[in-house]
Formats: sequence, C-alpha cells, structure tokens
Amino acid sequence: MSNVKIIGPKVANVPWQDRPADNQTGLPVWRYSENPIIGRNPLKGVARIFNSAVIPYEDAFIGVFRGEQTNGVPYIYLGHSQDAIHWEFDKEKIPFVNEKGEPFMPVYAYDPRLVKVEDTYYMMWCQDCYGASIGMAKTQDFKTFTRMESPFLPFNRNAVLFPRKIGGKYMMLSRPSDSGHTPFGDVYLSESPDMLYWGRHRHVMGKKGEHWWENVKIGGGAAPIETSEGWLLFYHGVTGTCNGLVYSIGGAILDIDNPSVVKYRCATFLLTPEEWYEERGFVPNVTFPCATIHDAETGKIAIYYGAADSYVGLAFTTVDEVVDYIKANSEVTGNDTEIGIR
Ligand code: BMA
Repeated sequence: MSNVKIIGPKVANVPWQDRPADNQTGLPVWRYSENPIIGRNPLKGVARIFNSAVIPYEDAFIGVFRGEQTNGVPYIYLGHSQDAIHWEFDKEKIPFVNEKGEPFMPVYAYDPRLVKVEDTYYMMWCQDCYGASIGMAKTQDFKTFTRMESPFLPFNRNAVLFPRKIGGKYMMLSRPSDSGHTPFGDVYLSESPDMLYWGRHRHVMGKKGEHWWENVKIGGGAAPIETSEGWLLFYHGVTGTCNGLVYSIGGAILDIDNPSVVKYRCATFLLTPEEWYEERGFVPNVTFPCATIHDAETGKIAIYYGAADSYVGLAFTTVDEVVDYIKANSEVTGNDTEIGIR
C-alpha cells in the first residue's frame, strides 16, 4: 500500500471501526456495524434526518442536519456529539439572521454542507430563490448564523466549498440543475476573491455513460480532502432504472492547484445501496455523502451519508486504501482532464 498523507489537522477522536474480517467486497469502504446512526422521528416535529454534515468542534463534534419536518418541508437543525456517532439536536431550526442581525429564514433548506475556512465555518445548502438554488451562511460560534448572498443563480444544488483558498481564491463546487428531480448534472468549479462574487466557472466532471452507476447525473458530496495526491472528493453518482433513480458514492482526485482537472476518477462506485436502511425508506436506493471527518495523523476517514432519504449512515476507509483503489481503477476522459473552459 502506498503512503498517502492527509494534509490537515489531527483529529484523534475520529469515529472508527476496523474493516470486518468477513467484508470481502473488494471495495475500499465499509459500513459502521451499528448503522443507521440516526433513526426515524429523531426530534419532535421532525420525521427524518438524512443528508447532513458534521465537523470537529472544540474537542467534540457539531453538525448541520437536514430535518424533514412533519409538514414535509425540509429545514436545517444543529446537532452536538461527543463521539460523532450519538447526536443530540436543538429543538428549533437554525435561526438564521441577515447582516443586520434580523431574522432571515429561508423558505426551505436541505442537503447542508459545512466547511471551515480559516477561522470561519460556512454552510451551503439548497434553498428556494424562485427555484432551487444555493444558500450560504457563516458562523464562528454556532450561535449566530449570518446568511450571505447567494453565490450562484438558480438553478443549482450540491455546493461544496474547498477548505482553503487555492491560488489566493476561495473555490466552490456546484451542480447546475433544474428546479425539480433534475434528469442531468455535471460538477463545476467557481472561484471568488471575497465569498461574494463568484466567477471563472470551470467544468470539472460530468455524468459518465460508460459507468452505468453514474450515467444520469453526479454531484459534489463531502468537502474535498487535501492529500499528497490531490483533492480527494467523495461525490454522488446516479443511475436510472425502471423503478427510479439509484444514488451511489463515487470517488475522484482533483489536481491540487487546479481542481477543475480530474487526475483520477474511479470507474466503480465506492458504496451503493444494499443494506435495508439504504434500500428502504422515503426514497429507496439512496446513499448520499455530505461530509467526512478525517484524521491527518492516522489517515482514517469517516464518511457521513444520507440513506434512503430517511437515515444517516456512517462508513469508513483510510486515505491509503481509498486513494490506491481510485488510482488502480481510474478512468478519466478528455472531459475530466480538460481545464474546463470553452
Ligand atoms: C436529490 C436531492 C437529495 C435526495 C435525492 C434522492 O435530488 O433532493 O436531497 O437525497 O434527490 O431523493
């Protein structure tokens, strides 16, 4: 096995379980044996929590959780955990404010991501702006969440910020879409000098006809992990069946200085729905990654994913194993390796 390094902080209490001896999938990712870590009706007035993002915070963990309220409308709830496995949720939705400190709540909010850049935590999610679009907010204390200008025009989903500036610019992935159950979708990269104005948009990678598991659409998942081989990106890839869409987890490695260039892209999925909590639920056959917790010292990576739009699942890998696997099974085409400008 190679010796790939995660570049980032040490997280000694990263949640972890060794690969079970009987796990013979040949894939580099394995599930937590006690999945799902969040079950149905986790909170009064919230029927399901899934597609959620977590991060180390003050020797413990904090997260932003997609809670489907009992009126069917998704919103974001704050959660706290000592071990990143057992979570306690605030009873009320996150109380967003505008720049003046006045209440400023989105109409709905779903699929949050949470990324620390310098000393600030940024949340991105999908919200209404006369159609599906990206919402953004920032916080330093997880008490005041200040909404920012929408980075992109509608229609868009799956925005994921990089955890540091690249070439002096903030960088964000997103997936332009329509406002419904989008039947297409490629991942793009945009940059900003100030988190206000976003431009120099570049195509990163698209759905792939040859890879049947991701032949309908793809979208960024967890915030890219900086490694000695490039940015490790866990994303979702979607295929269509006679019985609806199936969401799997894929992996790619983007160039460290120029992340619109894909260096390696795995031809196989890393995880696909096969457990009851992934195959059965509000929307069957969905595994949807939104976050990782990873430790630079040991290379351990814990992947958080929504399961069947009903639960939160946890899966594990190591940076060595997953990068080796992605490289050994990589298929990149012109579209992936181009700088992405036309
Ligand atoms: C996508 C998003 C996700 C959801 C998935 C499967 O379009 O809405 O939130 O998990 O569909 O329903």
